Amino acid sequence: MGLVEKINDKSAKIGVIGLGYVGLPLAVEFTNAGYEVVGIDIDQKKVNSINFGKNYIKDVRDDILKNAVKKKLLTASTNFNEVKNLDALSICVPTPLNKEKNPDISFIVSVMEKIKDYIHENMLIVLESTTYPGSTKELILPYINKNDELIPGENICLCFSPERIDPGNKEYNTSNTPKVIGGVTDKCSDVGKELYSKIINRVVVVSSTETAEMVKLLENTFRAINIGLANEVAIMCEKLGVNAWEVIDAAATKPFGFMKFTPGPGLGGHCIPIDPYYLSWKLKTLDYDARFIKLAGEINTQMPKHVVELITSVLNENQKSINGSKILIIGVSYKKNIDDCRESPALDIIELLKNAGSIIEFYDPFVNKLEFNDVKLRSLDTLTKDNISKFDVTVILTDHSQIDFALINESSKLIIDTRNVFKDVKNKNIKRLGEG
Ligand code: SAJ
Repeated sequence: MGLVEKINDKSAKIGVIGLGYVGLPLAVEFTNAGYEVVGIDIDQKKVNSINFGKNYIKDVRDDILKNAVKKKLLTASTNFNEVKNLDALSICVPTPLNKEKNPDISFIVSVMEKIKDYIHENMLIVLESTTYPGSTKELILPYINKNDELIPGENICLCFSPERIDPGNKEYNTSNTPKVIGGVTDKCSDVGKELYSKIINRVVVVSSTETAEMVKLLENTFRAINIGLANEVAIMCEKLGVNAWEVIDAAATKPFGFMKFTPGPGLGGHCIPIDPYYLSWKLKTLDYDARFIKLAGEINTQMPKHVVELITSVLNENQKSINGSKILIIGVSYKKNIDDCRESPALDIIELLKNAGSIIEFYDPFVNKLEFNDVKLRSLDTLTKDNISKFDVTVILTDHSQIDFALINESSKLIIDTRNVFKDVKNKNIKRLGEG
């Protein structure tokens, strides 16, 4: 029986390699549609957790995962030879940057090395990891071409389909976020669309894998550059003596031709600070300098230093030196209402303050401890008038919804607000990022 028939009668066996915040929700979606799914990961802890029906991804419902495992629709393994029994395979492994801020595609290559002897006729391979245009053809297709019997678009299909998972997003999830897909051939795209349409309510086919790879990079480069603009507007407004937040809110009343982005303490997360460098790196190999990406990167990466300068000047104005001052950081995750600290600007700010001789504590209801470089801190258990008032300055870095900002306002000696949580509060001891 052909692959499309197996996709349609749900007898196709699906594999997902990489069981993180992208792969596990995807695997569970396929089980929800009635497919048998094998999750493959190098992390034995993840594999054991899944096989015991124990969920570890907040965006996946515990009962749904448990049920899928109970019904034997979902199993997990560290064994890459499982691929020989699969009809379709989605690869969802990390694509970080290395120390030189160049793409690190080693996880993709490592997967291909592990599965090269098991890819076979009548299977679909889809790369989901965010990567530079050309990667699917440069990194995966050669393994298929090594096998003379395998002819892409005839008896094996290869596509790229960018992940669009937004951890913590209550409105959009795997099944209701439109999915872009591009194949090495039109037939590959059609087969890819056939499968993904079974779990996602809108699948958008584009003309090639490179197009699909570029779509994802445009999405996140767009964000990084506009966040960079918002941050530069904040710096300009400080010099102009106006309030950037008021300016941006007023500009956002324009019902067309404007999209609101806001300043912040810097650019965190595992997508936005990273994805644009995959694009600029690729263009550099083509002898082109992606200037917007570089400029946005310069502005965004210097925001932590700008925040520390604000803290220093506010302390100075109050006859205090940053050296020896007691500083309370509110919120350390990279954005509100999540526990993820990857690339969080709070880490840069804490390190800069520590190097300046400050005494630092933090409070974050989602993060109970921070250990990086030579920083080792535990979050305060609670915020009280007493423990807040002990600090020379309170610095708002992440505006988690559950934080009692009114208590912070009435208890703090001085406040640096990088998220405009005190938007309409009249308090001369509040210094806002972006306010001159
Ligand atoms: N940030 C600002 N100002 C803004 C928006 C964000 O300073 O106006 C900062 C955030 O505080 C954070 C960083 O930028 O530190 C990234 O924030 P983000 O809202 O882009 O959140 P991410 O990193 O979780 O981005 C993900 C991306 N999703 C995927 O790549 C599939 C992104 O494409 C989504 O648009 C974004 O979620 C989202 O909209 O939530």
